Amino acid sequence: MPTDLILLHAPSVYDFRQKTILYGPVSDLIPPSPVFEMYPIGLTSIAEYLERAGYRVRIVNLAVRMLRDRRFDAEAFIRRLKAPVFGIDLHWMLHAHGAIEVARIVKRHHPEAKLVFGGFSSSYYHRELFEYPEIDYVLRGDSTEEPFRQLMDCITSHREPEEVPNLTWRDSQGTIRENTMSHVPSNLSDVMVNHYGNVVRSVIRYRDLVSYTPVKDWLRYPITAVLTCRGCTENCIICGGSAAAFRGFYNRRKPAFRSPEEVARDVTQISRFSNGPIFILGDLRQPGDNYAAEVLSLLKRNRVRNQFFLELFSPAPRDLLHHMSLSCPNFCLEISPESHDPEIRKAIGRHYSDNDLEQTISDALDVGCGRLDVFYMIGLPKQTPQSVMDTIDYCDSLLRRFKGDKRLSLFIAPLAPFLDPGSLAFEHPERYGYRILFRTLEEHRQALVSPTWKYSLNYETEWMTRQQIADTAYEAILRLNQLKAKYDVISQQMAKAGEQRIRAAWEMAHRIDDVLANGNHEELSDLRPDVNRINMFPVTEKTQLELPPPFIKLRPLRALWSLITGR
Ligand code: B12
Repeated sequence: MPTDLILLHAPSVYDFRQKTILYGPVSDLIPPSPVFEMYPIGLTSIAEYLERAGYRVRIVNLAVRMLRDRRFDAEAFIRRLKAPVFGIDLHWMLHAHGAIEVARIVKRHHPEAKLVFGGFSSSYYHRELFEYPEIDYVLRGDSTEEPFRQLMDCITSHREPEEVPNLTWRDSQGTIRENTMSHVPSNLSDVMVNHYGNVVRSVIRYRDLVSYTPVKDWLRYPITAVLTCRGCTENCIICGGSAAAFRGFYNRRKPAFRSPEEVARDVTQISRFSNGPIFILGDLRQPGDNYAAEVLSLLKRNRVRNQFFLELFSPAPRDLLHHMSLSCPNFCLEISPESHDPEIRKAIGRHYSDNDLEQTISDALDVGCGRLDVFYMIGLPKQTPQSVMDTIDYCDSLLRRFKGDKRLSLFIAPLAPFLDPGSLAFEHPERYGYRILFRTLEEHRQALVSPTWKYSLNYETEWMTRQQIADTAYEAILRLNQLKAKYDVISQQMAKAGEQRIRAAWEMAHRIDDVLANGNHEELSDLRPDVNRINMFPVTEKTQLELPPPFIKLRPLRALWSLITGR
């Protein structure tokens, strides 16, 4: 049967394999590489919803394919694809380069096909996207499943999509039309019903596992995510997914939560094909303490054996942590105080003291938390280079206080490459002490192909220039790495590898600055082999974030069986 829709995920920079770009620590603390090969989970939700409506949908993660195989010819691959409609996610801003280039290739080889863009950044820049003639439609908002179905109906029956909610489109006269963003569901029960099952089915149908893998190394370390909501209750000023951003750009006044039963159902579905870790996204207390209690009770009853990652937006009482440990034995907990300085934390919209944080760390370790990840960030309001170094000193005191408990993992990274469009700080930079260097989509696209990550940064603060953000980031990561070695939280060998990587990258960043200062741009390509070598150094922080792997494996046959039998 022919495919009705192909959803493509592009790499951050389309021709990253030919470019000289020193990536830097921009994706050290998340599973994807600096190519940002992970596709939005929403693609699986769209695919499943449209399949239920009778359309055949295929997902192709071009970025993973390009990363895994140096000789993979993306253009030839796209030329061979056949479908009347293609969709491309421009969800994260840092796909601005890759997404547009892939759009051009699709239209070059399939001029008759319709091209749909979507995702948060597409929603934010929906008008500018029509400056690129390849793009026919943009579906805005955080919930495009039903609007996409209506659009597919219009395309297949050759009707103008006047009534399709959330759609920006070019009509037959070439006029850009903006339909209202009226589809913002508060009930999510008809989406993500069996999106993981549908992925397994599609892998089998297209005999193409690679195109569905979310990150390059996923088959080795199959971590999966379970979503609890669309929207957010918090208002962190640096976040493009804050309550204010949702209100302003995706027309969502209140977050919509999935029911505890739906969350538990996802967990059960995942456990059928993988015994890898499951990350339950979002603080379970967002809709209220009862919600957290209900989800945890269901997880306890379901007895899924996968290890869980749980998230906290702020310190939590001991009895909640205890409940987590009963329901999800050996659970991993994540919390992001961002700075040791409560004044800075307050400036970004998080209001709690270090005492409260330390109490939570102490309680979590006490009740049997298997690992506790604490994240700090560089590039915040009121934060100076000295303040970042004070954060590292604070990490020293934390490791001392908890006697180098190996379960306590501390991390620091720059806010990079972009301050999220739609975040309060991007929209009101003067209010928060930011200076925005690029505003338009095209400026961001160009910035992504800069030779080092420092030049891609779309902001500076009153307290730090881009140069200071970059230098401070390298220094802080180095010092934290040394601390971990001092307290034996990581092996000496791992610390040495981490140190080598950061020192080599830092030196190279300065070398590239010198080359650019001399105006000798051809010299840049001479540096490419060295830059590539540095980009390829293993990221020890990623290894620290993974759970020990002794028995993680996928169970595709078990998944297939459960698809057939429904059990
Ligand atoms: C979970 C999450 C992650 C997960 C990834 C999950 C995933 N694969 O989708 C992890 C932790 C890995 C992650 C990483 C990153 N994230 Co994130 N993430 C989130 C978070 C908290 C929730 C997203 C969510 O639940 N979505 C729900 C699912 C079902 O919907 P969806 O995927 O968005 O898809 C729907 C719509 O967006 C749209 N849509 C999406 N794609 C397409 C494509 C087409 C063609 C169409 C029509 C529609 C469409 O329709 C979908 C279905 O309705 C949001 C914040 C928030 N509150 O929303 C940030 C957020 C999306 N992330 C953000 C950022 C910046 C990042 C990183 C760049 C951070 C970094 N520097 O490391 C990386 C990028 C990773 C990569 N691509 O390789 C920003 C994005 C801002 C921006 N405009 O660029 C957000 C808004 C906030 C934040 N700062 O964290 N993230």
